[in-house]
Amino acid sequence: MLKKEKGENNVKKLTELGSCLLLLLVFSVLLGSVRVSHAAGTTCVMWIFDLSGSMSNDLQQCKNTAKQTIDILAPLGVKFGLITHVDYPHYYDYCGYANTYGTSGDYAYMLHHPCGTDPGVVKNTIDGLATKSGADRPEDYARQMYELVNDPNINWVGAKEAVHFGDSEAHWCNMPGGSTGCDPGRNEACGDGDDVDLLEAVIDMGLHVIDYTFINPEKTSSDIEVHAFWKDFAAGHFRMCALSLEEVTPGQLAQHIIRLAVGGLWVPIDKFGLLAPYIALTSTIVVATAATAIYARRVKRRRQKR
Ligand SMILES: [Ca+2]
Ligand SMILES: [Ca+2]
Ligand SMILES: [Ca+2]
Repeated sequence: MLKKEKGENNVKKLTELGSCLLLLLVFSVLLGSVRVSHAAGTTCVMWIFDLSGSMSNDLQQCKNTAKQTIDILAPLGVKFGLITHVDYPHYYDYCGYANTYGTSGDYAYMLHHPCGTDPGVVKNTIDGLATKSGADRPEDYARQMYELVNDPNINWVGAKEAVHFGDSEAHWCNMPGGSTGCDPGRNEACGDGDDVDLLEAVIDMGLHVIDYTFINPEKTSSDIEVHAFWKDFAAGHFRMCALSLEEVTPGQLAQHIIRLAVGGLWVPIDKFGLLAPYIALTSTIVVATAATAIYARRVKRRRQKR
């Protein structure tokens, strides 16, 4: 009899939980139909510019794309920040690769503006960007990914989107086809704990729910080769994708960012004011699914104990 009562209690609890989840879902759907004045705080786009020498023939087009995309997204309440890099200004000989990564005046990482900087200020800084050296062909792309997760000064708000303009490979000891050197990390020395591994950096971005888009200007044969690498690499990783600047208009890039921000759901750009509740709905479903799974496991464990 006691057993039966407990079983009934469990069924009752599950029914209650189900009703709560249903209510939550209905509430979210209702929220989704209420227009909010703006989607402020729901998305931040960190722009990342590779300023190595090989970008000189691409930089203007990248600047234009970023600025025009800001013009589309800023009125909808999207936040922006800006990072630039060249490469470590040193010579390295490690993991089967020896070369000068960058020359004096180059740098590995610079946060110019955190999330939420005035869009006009971000556009002005983008306007003033100029290429430096970067010496060897690979650049420190993995370090940028690392900082997206680890630099607290970025001040992420809402959905985390990074768009990186670059035209080369990363430094990576495990590069298919041959090492392109270690990414020495913040201490700028290879062979210790703070070295950045490209694959680990990508996985870490995924764990921190950062969407990363690599945009390659596809013009020269070297660019096309690089793009093929990033496209293949990105295809195997959740929350990462590679696009070609030649195929992407600012309008398409804006749409791409919005789509990522709502977890892959397609939302028309003129409905972007509705984004906040859409994100709420997505989060509610995720939380509800997780809660159901945990609850079911607890019920199962209690049953097994008996
Ligand atoms: Ca180039
Ligand atoms: Ca380099
Ligand atoms: Ca290091």
